[in-house]
Order: sequence, then C-alpha cells, then structure tokens
Amino acid sequence: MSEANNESEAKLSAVELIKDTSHYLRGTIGQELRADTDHFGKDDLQLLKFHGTYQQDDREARGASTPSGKSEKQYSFMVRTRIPAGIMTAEQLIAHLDICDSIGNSTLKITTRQGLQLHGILKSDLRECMQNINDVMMTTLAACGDVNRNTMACPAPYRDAVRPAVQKLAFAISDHLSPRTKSYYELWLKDSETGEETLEGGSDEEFEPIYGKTYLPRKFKTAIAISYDNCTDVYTNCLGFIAVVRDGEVIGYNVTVGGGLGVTPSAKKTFPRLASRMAFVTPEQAVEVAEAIVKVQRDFGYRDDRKRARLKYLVHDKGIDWFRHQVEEYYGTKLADCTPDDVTEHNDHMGWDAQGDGRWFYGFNVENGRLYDDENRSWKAALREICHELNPEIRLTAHQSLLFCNLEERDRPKLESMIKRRGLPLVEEISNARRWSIACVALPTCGLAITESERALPSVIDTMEKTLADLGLEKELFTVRMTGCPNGCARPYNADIGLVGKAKGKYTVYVGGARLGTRLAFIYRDLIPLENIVDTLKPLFVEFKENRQETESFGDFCARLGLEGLNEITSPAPV
Ligand code: SRM
Ligand code: SF4
Repeated sequence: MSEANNESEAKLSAVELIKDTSHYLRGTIGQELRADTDHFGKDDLQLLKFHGTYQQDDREARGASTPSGKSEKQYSFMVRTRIPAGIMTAEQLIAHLDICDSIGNSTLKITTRQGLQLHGILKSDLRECMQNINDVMMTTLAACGDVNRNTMACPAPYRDAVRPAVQKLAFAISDHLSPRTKSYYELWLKDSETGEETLEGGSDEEFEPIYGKTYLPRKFKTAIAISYDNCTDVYTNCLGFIAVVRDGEVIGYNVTVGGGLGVTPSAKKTFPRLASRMAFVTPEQAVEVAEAIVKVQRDFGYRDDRKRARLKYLVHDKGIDWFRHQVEEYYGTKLADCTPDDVTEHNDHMGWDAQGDGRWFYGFNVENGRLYDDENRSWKAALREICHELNPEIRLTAHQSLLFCNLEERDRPKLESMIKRRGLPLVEEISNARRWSIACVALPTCGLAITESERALPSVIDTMEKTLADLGLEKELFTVRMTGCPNGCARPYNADIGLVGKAKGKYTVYVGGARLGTRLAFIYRDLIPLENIVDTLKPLFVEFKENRQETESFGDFCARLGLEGLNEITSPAPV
C-alpha cells in the first residue's frame, strides 16, 4: 500500500471498514435478502450501491401513520443499469419498461450519464428485477459504488471512423474496469450451470486485480468526447478522453483528470472542479492509462474523509504535474503532452440526421428523461409501439434523451406519427430553452433532495419561454440545469443557468457557465423561491438583449460581466 494511504490508515472512514470486511461486496446481503423484512441494515446499504441499487423511502409518505399508529418509512429501491455509451437494443429498452410496469413505480428515468433507473422496487422483488435486467444481457454491477461507473461516450450512430472508435473505447474501458467479484452473480442471479439460486458463497481466493478489496476511495466517472462534440460533458468527469481527429481518423486522445461537481456549501473544503488536461495517449495506450489513473486514485486518494475522497481533490491538492508523474510511474513509461485540440462544440443530436450508410437516426427529446404514461402524454406507449414496429437501435444521451437509430427513409413519417399520436412533441415543436434543459430526480425518491427538481423545472421553463419570447430571445441556445440539492447530478455548475436546491422551495441561481461545458458558473443570487426564478433572471435577459457582443451566448455574456458587472446593471442583492 502507498505512502499516502499509510498516513490515513489509522483513521479510515466508516465506509472503508465496511468495504474491507465485506468479502468482496458480499457483507450480509445474502442473509438480509432471505429475511422477511422490507429493508436492509445500515452496513449493507453501502455495499448494495456497488450492485447497482440504493435503498430509498417515499419522501412524501414520511410521517404518515400506519394501522398500528406508528409512523414508518415506506421502503423501496432504485435500480440503475450501466449502459456504456448509452447503446442498447429495442428489446432491452422494452425489458426495462416491462419491469417498471410490473414491479416498479411505472416510470423509467433516463439519467444524465446515459443510464436507466427504475424506482419503487420492493425488497422482495429486487432479485427478480436484477435477473430480468441480466436476462437481456445488461448489468447493474458498478452502476453505483466506489468503482468506475457508467463510461460515457458520444452515442451518435454516424458510420464514420470516429464515433465507432470512441464507442469502442467506452466498451473497452467499461469492461476492463468492471469489478471481478463473483458476489453479484451469487447474490442476484441463478447459477448458470444448475439453474439453481445460490444467494451466496464465494471463495477466499477471490481477487480484484485493479481495485483490491477496498475498491476506490469514492465513485469514479469516465467520459469520452470528440474535439468537435462534447455531448458527454467531459470536463466534469474524474477521467476524460478528448478524441483528437486527423483526416477523419482518431489518432489519439487528450486525457483530462480531476473533474467533479458535488459540493457541500457548508464545507469550504468541497467545491466543483473542471478537469485538468494531463497528457496525450494513442488509442492503443488508452485503456492501460485509464487503469494507471484508477490505481493512482486507489493508492493516493483520501480514504479518511468521504467528502474529499473524489479524485478532483487529489489533483487539486497535489497538482497536475505530480499526478501525471504518478500515472507515468504506474503505466511504466512517459506520456506525450496534450495536443492543442480541445472541445469546440456540443451537439445534442436531436431531430433527424443521416447516419452515413443510407439510414437515419432521430434524436427524441424526453423532458428531464422521465418516461411515463398519463392522460396527456404517453412516453412509454410511444416507445413500445416504435420498438415493436421499427425495431430501432436505441442510444441514450447525456442530456436525458434518446436516439432511434438505423431507420429507413420510409420509417420517417411512421415514427413521427407514432410520436404525435401519443401527445408528444417533435423536436422542432420544443423551445430551445426546454430542449437544452435537464433536471435530476430529486423528490420524492432521492434521499438527499432538499427541493423539487424534475417535477418543478417544466413550470420554470413555461414561464421562461414566455419571457424569452417577449424579448425576442426565443432562438437563443443556452443550457438550464436544475438539481434538488448541491450534489450536482444534472451538472448545474457548468451550465449557462444552474438552479440548485438550497432550502425548502428555494434555489441558488448560478449563471455564467457554458453550453460547451468548459467554464464554471458563479452564484448570481441565493435562496430564490421557485416562483421567482424567472423574474430574478429577467433583468439579465434584458441586458443581454441590449448589450451582448456579437455572437455572444447568454453564458458568455454573464461570464464577461461577472457578478460585479451584473450587479451594476441590475439591482444588487447580497449573495
Ligand atoms: Fe448523482 C448521489 C441521481 C448523476 C453527483 N445521485 C445521487 C443519488 C444516488 C442519491 C443518494 O446518494 O442517495 C441520486 C439518486 C436519486 C434517485 O432517486 O434516483 C442520484 N445522479 C443521479 C442521476 C439519476 C440524476 C438524473 O436525474 O439523471 C444521475 C445518474 C447517472 C448515472 O446513470 O450514473 C446522477 N450525480 C450525477 C452527476 C452528473 C454526472 O456524473 O455526469 C453528478 C455530478 C458529477 C460528479 O459526480 O461530481 C452527481 N450524485 C452526485 C453526488 C455528489 C458527489 C460528490 O462528489 O460530492 C451524490 C452524493 C454522494 O455521492 O455522496 C450523488
Ligand atoms: Fe438527489 Fe441532489 Fe442528485 Fe438531485 S442533485 S438526484 S436531489 S442527490
């Protein structure tokens, strides 16, 4: 073990001890699964995350009394599927819709990292849920937990040499950094040879060659972007690869390290950080360099304080030169410097586009990624019909939407009519403000939510659309991202406008980030009630219209003026 870890060994955080004694993520999950209870004990909750599930309770049911007169929590589970590059089949999507309808809360969420989440699964149905997901050749292992999570990559199905290369790299990294523990199969799946349910077992010889028995100090996130398409928001990740393209081919990647957004406002030692550019690697080097970076975080990352255990704090504290040197030591040779290539655009891939092989794909905007059916809108029914009729390949985007791929010219009117018949908008019917907005789950399932998010953002956008239209700004392109707490799950801190739940019904308003994801936003106003958010932003929109520089975006305008400049042109308020 490293020098760094020896220093902190004496005061490891409680979760480190749970991992250490868990026998490669088993803990007592097997016993607990057999017990006739509706929830797990505290230690197993940490281990369950590695298996892709979180214990939650219905926040709205808290305080309601039971027949016995006692008020108890109504437990259920969130289950997250890991989907590298967001690529899946129609059959796999239908399987998730079936699960949400049969044993979930009848909705499905497309996440900000190209994953899928089920909510409301009861403990007694957890194994069935995992098995159904694995039956369609997908997994929830390492969708959460202190390991490399879903590896993101641009999902667009262009048949050029670039997209397939970055997607292939996402699969390779995802496979290489997957935990090797057999506990997942023992606990959740049937024995593949006998068909019997095993629940637990495991050998003492089990070995995690990359992670070791305590895995990583904290969650670890990887994304791959292309210099001309940062749709995966690469700079917010622990580890990023920016494809460097010459003559239509990927010649290598500029590697970025130490991005991450979560913050605890009361703890000054925490902050959002955009990643630093580290080195250039060839496609052949990429996976092994990823492994070396993971190992540096494994050995030097802070295991005594989970609030500072993300890779970004190590890179911040030690500096990028120190970090690169360690990576080179672990990798075994020096790395080349980054090329000047950086990200220059962000394509959300919505609407029709030619794949380059005579076929088409359609980017379908799903508001805040939530798929449900109600009397006005039937997302699930539309998806089921489209999947059955056209059998498209499905790809999920980092903006909580999806692409229907491999469509023939003749499929185009059919697809559009299936969408419209279910009361859903085509991309051209959606305002730019809505199309470029995302929101995290928050209430009622997220245990950390302080405010509403995905249920509140649509009404904020309704009001914003009117304000922007009145000012003639409806064509402007900017990102609006809302979260129900400062953890930043919808990446608000590098958006043009970030709305972050801070106290009951009140939000911190950030401005000055960039649609490209390359600049952090700053706090413009704090503790703004939900219903006043657009009024708070309106003076900025007015000034932007009057005084913007040519081709300046809203985020660029706010960043140029800064808080002081914005306060001068609007009525100042203490932050
Ligand atoms: Fe997240 C915790 C949902 C992307 C930063 N996130 C959570 C939990 C599991 C709450 C919990 O710990 O009990 C949320 C589950 C809510 C629920 O009811 O489903 C949750 N995070 C989500 C998702 C589903 C938001 C969404 O609506 O799409 C995203 C799942 C992505 C996936 O498929 O893997 C999601 N979370 C993110 C992102 C964005 C990203 O990664 O691109 C971030 C900011 C980037 C980062 O990691 O720094 C993010 N989530 C957090 C944090 C803060 C981490 C930190 O360093 O401080 C937490 C809390 C924690 O880890 O302690 C958190
Ligand atoms: Fe929950 Fe906060 Fe993440 Fe939203 S940002 S899903 S409220 S942890």
